[in-house]
Amino acid sequence: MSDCIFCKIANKEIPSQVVYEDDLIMAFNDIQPQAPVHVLVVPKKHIKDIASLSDTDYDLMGRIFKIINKIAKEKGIEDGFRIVNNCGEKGGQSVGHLHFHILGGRQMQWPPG
Ligand code: DGP
Repeated sequence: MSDCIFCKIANKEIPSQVVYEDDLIMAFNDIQPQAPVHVLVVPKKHIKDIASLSDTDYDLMGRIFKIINKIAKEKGIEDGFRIVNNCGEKGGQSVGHLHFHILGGRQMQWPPG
């Protein structure tokens, strides 16, 4: 999608602090970190949100979770971290390209807002 910020980051049209990259997945530091570790993990292909997944996307989702664990280990937060996915406007999603937040490095609270 030509006007999508995360597509532009995945295509290197917008710079980011890249944490991980392969042919299908990109991870980069969130521009507005909410914790000492705040990484966004995205599929390179444009998927709007979790609710828009196709049956053929679930292998990719499994791979994303493998990368989430790899990043958590590399960042030294594997003993406790939070994965957040906001889905749709009502779910608090502000960027319409599927992404998972990895938050860690501090004590998390519950319930979320
Ligand atoms: P969400 O509200 O779940 O859609 O989260 C979107 C996140 O994306 C939010 O934490 C801020 C982050 N973000 C927005 N624009 C940019 C950007 O241009 N670069 C980076 N690195 N992060 C961004």
